[in-house]
Amino acid sequence: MNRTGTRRSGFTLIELLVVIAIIGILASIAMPMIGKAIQSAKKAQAAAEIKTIETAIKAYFNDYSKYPHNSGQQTDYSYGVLAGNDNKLLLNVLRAIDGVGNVNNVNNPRRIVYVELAERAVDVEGNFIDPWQRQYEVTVDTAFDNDCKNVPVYGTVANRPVVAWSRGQEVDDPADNIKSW
Ligand SMILES: [Ca+2]
Ligand SMILES: [Ca+2]
Repeated sequence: MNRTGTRRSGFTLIELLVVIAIIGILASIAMPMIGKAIQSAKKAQAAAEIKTIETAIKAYFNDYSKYPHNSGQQTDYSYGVLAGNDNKLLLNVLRAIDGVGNVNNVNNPRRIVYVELAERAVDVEGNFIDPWQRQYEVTVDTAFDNDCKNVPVYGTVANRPVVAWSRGQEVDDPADNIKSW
């Protein structure tokens, strides 16, 4: 590189090709790392949102001495795609929304907002969805015997009034599920 001469006025083709090749190599190293970082950020978000659901239901119980929806049944009640009950039945109560599960705010007459959801976190139906666009699964001890029975995939979870979980990135693989218990 002759800095004093007049020969140099820019990059040569070879230099450009080398630079492009290096950028390509760096990108191929960085992409999987970026992908991993995005997945772990999503997992952290799901873990936080699961806690939000549990906390909201417990706060509701403190205020109303019952569960938001179907309280006092003989069996525990589950929400989510696997249970076949949209979780908006629960979330409409917790968000003080007049809708299915809470028509005319029947289950939240004081209209207390227990959980505020970002637009991203709600599907067109009003269900609370995880970072992979699937409903959170929730089971509530509506039978009041201090466990969650018939939790889809997991069966009985002892000593818990509420459990919430996400199926994670791989919908059919339980290994990456994110659970509140
Ligand atoms: Ca129970
Ligand atoms: Ca999974």
